[in-house]
Amino acid sequence: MATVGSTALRARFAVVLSELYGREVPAYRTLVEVAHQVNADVVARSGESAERLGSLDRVTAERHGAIRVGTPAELAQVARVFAAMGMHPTGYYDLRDASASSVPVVSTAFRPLEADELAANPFRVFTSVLATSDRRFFSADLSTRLQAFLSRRRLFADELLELADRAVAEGGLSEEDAQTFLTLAAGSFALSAEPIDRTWYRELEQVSAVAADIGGVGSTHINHLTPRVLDIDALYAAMSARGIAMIDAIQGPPRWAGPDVLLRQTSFRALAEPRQFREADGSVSEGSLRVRFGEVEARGVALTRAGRARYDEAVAAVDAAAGSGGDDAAAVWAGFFPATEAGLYAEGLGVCTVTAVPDRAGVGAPEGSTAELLRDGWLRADPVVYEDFLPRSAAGIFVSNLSEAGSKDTDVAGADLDAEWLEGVLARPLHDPFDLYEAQHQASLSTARRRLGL
Ligand code: OOG
Ligand code: NI
Repeated sequence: MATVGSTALRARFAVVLSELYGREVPAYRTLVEVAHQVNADVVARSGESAERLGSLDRVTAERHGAIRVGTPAELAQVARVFAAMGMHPTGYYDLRDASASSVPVVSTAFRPLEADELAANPFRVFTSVLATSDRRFFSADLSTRLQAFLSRRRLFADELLELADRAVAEGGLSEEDAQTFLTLAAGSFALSAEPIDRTWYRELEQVSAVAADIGGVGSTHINHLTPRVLDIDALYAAMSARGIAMIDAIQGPPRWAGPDVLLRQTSFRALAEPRQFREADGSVSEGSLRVRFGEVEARGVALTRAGRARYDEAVAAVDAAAGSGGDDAAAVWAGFFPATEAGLYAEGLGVCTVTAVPDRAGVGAPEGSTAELLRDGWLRADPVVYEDFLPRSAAGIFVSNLSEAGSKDTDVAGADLDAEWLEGVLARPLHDPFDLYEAQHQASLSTARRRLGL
């Protein structure tokens, strides 16, 4: 019996989910269309160098999704479903403190870990869990009622979870089971037509629109599906020219002349979608909610821990400059980051893989540090693309699509929901992105040094 393995399940799931989301949110199809046009233009303009951070095929197929769940038990189930697709929890993001608005969630991203898996299909899903026990957001009374509400719902069918576990245990599913798995998995993230209890939704909305979106309804849904674009500034302009309202800013590093690092993101504003409401008197009425938006992103070179610390300093400096009236972010940035990719590697800020260049007759023998070998041409460096997310940008994306800030009582202590807590909930290792990048670099370095006879 032919088996559908985890890589194929992931690639097919990304397609099925994209079709679903395109039916539900037609503006997403416009976004994908514009993204493809921008990517084709960039490749036509810059040729091969445009594909240094991923082939056009990979970039064209590339998406990340975002989902939000209510409880640790629901998150543990999500982990089982994604494990079947070779997607593993990576990174810990605490969004509760990442903005002044009320965003009561902590998050991780499920993604492939290995370079060849990422190249085959890099689909990843940013996944947030509601911090129902955090008193800064939820009073003891509301927290109790919220947890009771959430404990009564079932997001994932037993059959889906059983198929997921079987796919992991047996290394894949039969074609028939794979189809059932994909239909059930995508169906779990479809927008439900079930009427929403207006009073309950409103009560949560006062605390946080995110809390209402997660805990005010009996199911979950895909919040956005994000295509990758090679020139996000061009995309922003093209979408605006089509009359689509974009959020005010592009999150992340500014546009500048030097190498792009990490991640730049923006989105079109959440659109009003018709939803049914159950009123206090039991009647059902039509209404609408604005929760789902169209994010798009450009990815740059991954940074080391030192590079990330530099990034945080640069972001703070850009903020300070904007606050004092000077807002030339690119000029501020240039004070923190080298102007070339080679500079990023030489200063230990950027992550690259290296390849040996052994055939260099007449130039002596290779020796010295990695930086020296790179400088002398014994090693060639290729950028490693950033595969993860940024807490501040994530919070910015959440917040720029909320109509109200909600409320947060900063006088009480928050709940202790740290990375260890999250790892316990997931019941599997929570991978550290920096460690993954470092391991990839080290593996390429050992191979290259061996080839150079070092
Ligand atoms: C997730 C927001 C974060 C990103 O790309 O940083 C995110 C959400 O809205 O659920 O998706
Ligand atoms: Ni996103």
